[in-house]
Amino acid sequence: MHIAYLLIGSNLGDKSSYLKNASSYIQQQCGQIVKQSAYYETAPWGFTDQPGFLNQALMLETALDPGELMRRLLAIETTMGRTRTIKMGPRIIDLDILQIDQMVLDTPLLQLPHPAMHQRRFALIPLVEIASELVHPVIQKTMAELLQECPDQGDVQKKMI
Ligand code: PH2
Ligand code: MG
Ligand code: MG
Repeated sequence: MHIAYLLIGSNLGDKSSYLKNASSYIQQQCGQIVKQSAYYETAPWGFTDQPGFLNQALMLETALDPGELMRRLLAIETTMGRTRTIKMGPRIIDLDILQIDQMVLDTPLLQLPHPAMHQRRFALIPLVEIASELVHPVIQKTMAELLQECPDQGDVQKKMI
């Protein structure tokens, strides 16, 4: 069994429904979601001229190897109707793997840990909510420490429901 940490996001249409549907596909096809953060309303990072995102972190217990997990997540994105246009641009759903156990991996399909996770408040804040003591396998700091040191100023607000 592996423990995978995912960040899911949407910035088009009914964002919270897309996140909810994505979670149920993940639960059916990838493993057991054992923890989930709140939804966070986050300012677009990278390509900023696009709508704000809704992001959520998930902790997933899975028997799948990393490549198979990534392929299934991409298939779920396609099933849900995602089309790829601009890199970093608007999307109805994005399913990213941030980290799996303490694995370090660099393949064309997948890099672990996610190469930019420690630079992004929209990833670290939801992740700290569910796994503050998780250690980054390369930097060797906890998620709470990485957040404290993160220079990103992007706005991240817990969504009230
Ligand atoms: N994803 C991106 C680019 N920018 N910004 C926020 N706030 N949230 C995201 O999930 C996000 C982004 C590329 O995947
Ligand atoms: Mg992404
Ligand atoms: Mg992605």
